[in-house]
Amino acid sequence: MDIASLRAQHPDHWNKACAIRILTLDAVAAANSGHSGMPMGMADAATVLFGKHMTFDVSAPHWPNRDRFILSAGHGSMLIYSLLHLMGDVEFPIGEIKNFRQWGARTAGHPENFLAKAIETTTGPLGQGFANAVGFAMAEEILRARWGARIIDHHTYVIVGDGCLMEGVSQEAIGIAGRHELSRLIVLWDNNGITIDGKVALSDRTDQMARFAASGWDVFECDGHDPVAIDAAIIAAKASQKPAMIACKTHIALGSSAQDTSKGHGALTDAKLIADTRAVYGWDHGPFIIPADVKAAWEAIGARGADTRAAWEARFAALPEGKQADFTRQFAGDTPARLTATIRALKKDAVDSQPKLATRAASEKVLAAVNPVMQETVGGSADLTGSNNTKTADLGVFDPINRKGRYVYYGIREHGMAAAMNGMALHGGIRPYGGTFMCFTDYARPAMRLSALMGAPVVYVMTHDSIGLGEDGPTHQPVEHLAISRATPNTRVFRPADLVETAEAWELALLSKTTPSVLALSRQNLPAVRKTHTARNLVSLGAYVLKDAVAKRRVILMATGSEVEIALKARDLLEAEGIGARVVSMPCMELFAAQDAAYRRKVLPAGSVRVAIEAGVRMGWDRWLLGERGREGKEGFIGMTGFGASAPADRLYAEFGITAEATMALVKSLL
Ligand SMILES: Cc1ncc(C[n+]2csc(CCOP(=O)(O)OP(=O)(O)O)c2C)c(N)n1
Ligand SMILES: [Mg+2]
Repeated sequence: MDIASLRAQHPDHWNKACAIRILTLDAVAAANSGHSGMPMGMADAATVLFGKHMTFDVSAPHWPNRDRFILSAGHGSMLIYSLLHLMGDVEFPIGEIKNFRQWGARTAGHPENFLAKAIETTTGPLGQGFANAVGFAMAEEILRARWGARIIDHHTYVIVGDGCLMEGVSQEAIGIAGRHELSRLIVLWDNNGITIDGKVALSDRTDQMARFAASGWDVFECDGHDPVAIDAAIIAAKASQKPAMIACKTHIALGSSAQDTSKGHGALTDAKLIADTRAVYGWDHGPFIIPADVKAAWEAIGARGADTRAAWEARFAALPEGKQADFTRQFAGDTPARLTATIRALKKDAVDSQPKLATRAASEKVLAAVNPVMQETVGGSADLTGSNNTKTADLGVFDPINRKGRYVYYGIREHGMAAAMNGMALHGGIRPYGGTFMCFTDYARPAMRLSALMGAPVVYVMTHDSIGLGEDGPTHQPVEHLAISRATPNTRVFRPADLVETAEAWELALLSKTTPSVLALSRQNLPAVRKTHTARNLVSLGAYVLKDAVAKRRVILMATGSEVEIALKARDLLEAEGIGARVVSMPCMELFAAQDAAYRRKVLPAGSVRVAIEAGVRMGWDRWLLGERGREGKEGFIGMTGFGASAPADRLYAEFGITAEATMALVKSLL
């Protein structure tokens, strides 16, 4: 539909959509950076979506039953900022729009969930928002089944661009949503045929409609500028029993001289271009000026859901008090009071029975105790359920006929799984955890980084955490992955040594409301190292003295996970020769770093030779070996300097020199 007929036939719609376009042009011009074309192209679809379909109340952005809106094409952030400003979100006064992309502004370059309540998820890395949306839609299905449709019953809408659909993660998202018939998920594709380098055709000829349909989606098409056609397509998509994709044929940078070109993708800052575009739009108001009637129309849209929300509040208030409390607790991300006692009982049993157990199996034992106590957990694995030990008996399997199921078979889709878990965590009411091999952290990595940035407390159950996995060989043996995970801000990496430490690590992971956790767990059996019960969670200290020197202390051995056993053996060998050695278990470096200096000094006093033992690369250990009053030349590392190999685990440990004997030899050379 051309601009002249749009203006003539739908003047009210046109003005509302134009307000988005104008705010976008003005904000990008003021910032002298940003992306003008996408919001200009999708303004019509967004106007219809928000004006006619989205159920929400702009004054209550955290209302649990709101429809969710996700801008996967996050570079078009001015679309979401314009909408929120126009609808009267108190966090988005005009000053925020004028400060687009400036220090301290909510209107960051890309939408950040932690900067504004109404922003559901952080987007910008293309495709992530789409895969998050799958998690939001799964959470909705699970919670609707659990709480009933009177409490949870909403849609998840996501705008994707050509870029989102080219990213591999989109295929994983499409596959998961199609299989699970996530009919409340509606994707609007900004089908403008343009990316940064030029036309989409330069690099792709995929039939997107056929691709979605092939995975069990319903697909619809519309002129992305015709409000009647857009409305009809959304109505049809909502009626579908499958996830739905609407291909909205649009013009990037509509109405400007950059329309339909890759120039329109970025920042349109040229004064003449902007003035000419205003003329084409028939918009004769100054920068950032929105006529009162247009603003009022948008504010009415923002308030449209207020009655629906009030009715929901009344239904919620009619629930039995215990249910209300559970719901509120689960949406707040708080753990139940019983969690600590549950973990403590498990630790006590573990100390009594001293099982020789792989920490992945220990993790399963913890989950078997925790899942019944925390109905909000939703587990899963990327096709390694039996290896990751992520499924416990009570969970039930999530699928279209069992929406109450709490276990998800994600398929071989690590990236899609991680991004969907982010979506579930951000939706609220769900505590997601999911597993794969530690080595395939790489495949989940973009979403793991976003868990950290967004403060989504997802738990990554990463098993087979070293050469200790043995025969599968170096493609499967992580060596650099602990370092990569530890290098990521706001991420806790736990590498527990036995069942007690695993239980403590899980407790901390679940108690966290804003930090994701990576549990690095062994494939191979490990002996119990914690032999006396402590009510206190020692892993919460990050590192602690597991066994102290008897002879005068000359050595401190630090280790994590499967290598704690080696450190203990090396200590005994050293002590037998009269060399006093302390063993420090360091299951979580981030938590140790967070302790006060006095505690850290107590665990790692100056004056001893320090050796760290970990079946991975050294990177990350220097702070504890050298940085905190350690001494160069009086420290050493027993671990990996290259890739592993294929052989039984014991042979690998011997060949790569990760043994008590090698540790003893290294210590002696340093003394
Ligand atoms: C994972 C990732 N790779 C690259 C980019 C950089 N980037 C931002 S937008 C864009 C082009 C996207 O094209 P499209 O989705 O069609 O957006 P449009 O040009 O239509 O606005 C690229 C490559 C990114 N944000 N994320
Ligand atoms: Mg495009």
